[in-house]
Amino acid sequence: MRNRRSRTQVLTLLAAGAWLATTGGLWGADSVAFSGGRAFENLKRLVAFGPRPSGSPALVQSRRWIIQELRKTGARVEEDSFAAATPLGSLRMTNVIAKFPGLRPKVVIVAGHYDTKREEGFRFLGANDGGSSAALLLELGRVLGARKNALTYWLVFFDGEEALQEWSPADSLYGSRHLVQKLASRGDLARIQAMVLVDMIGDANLDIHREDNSTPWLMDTAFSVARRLGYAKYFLDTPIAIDDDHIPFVNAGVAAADLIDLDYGPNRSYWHTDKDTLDHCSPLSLTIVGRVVLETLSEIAKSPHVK
Ligand code: 1BN
Ligand code: ZN
Repeated sequence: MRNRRSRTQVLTLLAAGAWLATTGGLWGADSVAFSGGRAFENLKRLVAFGPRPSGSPALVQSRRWIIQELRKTGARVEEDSFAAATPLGSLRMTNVIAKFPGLRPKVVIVAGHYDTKREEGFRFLGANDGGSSAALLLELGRVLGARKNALTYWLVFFDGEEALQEWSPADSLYGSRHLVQKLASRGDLARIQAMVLVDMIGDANLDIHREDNSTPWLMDTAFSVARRLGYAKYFLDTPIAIDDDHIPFVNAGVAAADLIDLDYGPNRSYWHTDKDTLDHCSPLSLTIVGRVVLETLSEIAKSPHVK
């Protein structure tokens, strides 16, 4: 009896090991859970830097803090600086990339932006728009750094997502356009298996619509994960098409999905206004999206789309 039980236990362990080996986390996968509370603390720190438009001293300070936090996770952290040609002239911008090497060199990117929209008439804090994505990525870094991963993960904090004057293909998405160009010119784009983008996911009234410019299999994966985790009421099938940092990747042939909640405040009245503040964001929303992203990473690692 004792022998049989121990054999069962061994078999269970072997099965669990085999299962984990096919998912994002190899072992230690459950040792560190994603905490929306911690992500929200990150968000408070970011908002305390004040408005953080590209090129501002506050963005430099928030970048230094982001890098300091990322280094604590054991990630290799790189600053990807470039001169952006903007309607206001050439502006130095910097993406931050935290690399978590896995057993396989294939890369999955999880990304968001950390700049906030430049506004003249009011103090735009961008708690949700610019803050929440960076705050969530930092907490994701803590989770990924504490475990062994089957695939290699890059957390990318984009600069210059926002337009400096008016949103257009030439005045927006500076950081993501630059990174895709750089990876392509170095022949590194083929390493990227998928890109999951988060944007404005701190909204206390979370509703993420299926973003229609995204790669269908990847969006299907994220939405079926959300349903499986019991989050169907936050992930709505009515589609919306949005230009965001995933577009340069999609255009370059990389599978990419944008998890975005543009529906911020009644009739979007908090979006790009002085109402984009901490009190309109919640730890629960960060928890929901953090869990969905982590589980989506596990599904990507098992997907036939990843060769
Ligand atoms: C998201 C957050 N975006 C800007 N701030 C992208 C966007 C561009 C969304 C145009 C809607 C319209
Ligand atoms: Zn914005």
